[in-house]
Amino acid sequence: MAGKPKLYYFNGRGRMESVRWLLAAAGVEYEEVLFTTAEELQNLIKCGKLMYQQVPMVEMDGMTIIQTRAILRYMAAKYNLYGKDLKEQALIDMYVEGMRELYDIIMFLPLSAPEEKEKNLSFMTEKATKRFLPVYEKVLKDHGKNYLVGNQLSWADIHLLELILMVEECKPGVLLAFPKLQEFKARVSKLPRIQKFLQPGSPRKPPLDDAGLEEVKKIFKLEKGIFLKHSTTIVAEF
Ligand code: GSN
Repeated sequence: MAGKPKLYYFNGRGRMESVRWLLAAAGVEYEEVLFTTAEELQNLIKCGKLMYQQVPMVEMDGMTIIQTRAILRYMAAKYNLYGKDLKEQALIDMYVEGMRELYDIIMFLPLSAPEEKEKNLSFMTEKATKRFLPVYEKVLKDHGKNYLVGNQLSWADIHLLELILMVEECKPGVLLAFPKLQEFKARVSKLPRIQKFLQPGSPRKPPLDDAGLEEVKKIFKLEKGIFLKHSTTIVAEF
């Protein structure tokens, strides 16, 4: 029998958290190799397994998989969370890709320069409430089903719940204007595997605190003030 998937990342949410969510929702046990220093990342790079010298990386089914979306798509398909046909897959991709845009903005918020924190938070809130959350609210309202696609749990639902909770952490009360999303959140949070993952002590990672942020900056050698300005997800001017 194949062993457990092995996740390689730093000890925080980042891009790997969605992988943890997906595995949790699928009821799949996994192992984690969590590095805490730049040397550990460099050692992984020297092994030659990181195609682009980047993590996340997952070893499973005799493969080394990199690129977050490739990892997630493989798992979604493997664990029957990727729709029943190509059309449902396309819908799931459309929803998830929108979610990834908002996700990236939130993921990089802690790296905002101090003087840009408020501006970036407003930028994220505006995108969440005006562009992305209304899409999923409308989908649920229009078809009246419990899940986004095909009336069964898919990767899109799991990712949406993860995203909703992230947005709420940054901006409490953000769901007040979205009744269908409130119902969705309550419903999906109660699914036994998800409920378990949301309990304290699960492998779910907390938001990045100051110590975690410093660790991440050291691991990836992020120079203060440089990263965001060169990021494609949050620009200083808008
Ligand atoms: O989605 C992906 O897996 C890739 N398109 C991006 C992966 C990535 O940027 N990984 C970062 C750490 S996670 N946070 O962004 C990384 O390994 N950076 C080191 C580097 O030299 O780019």
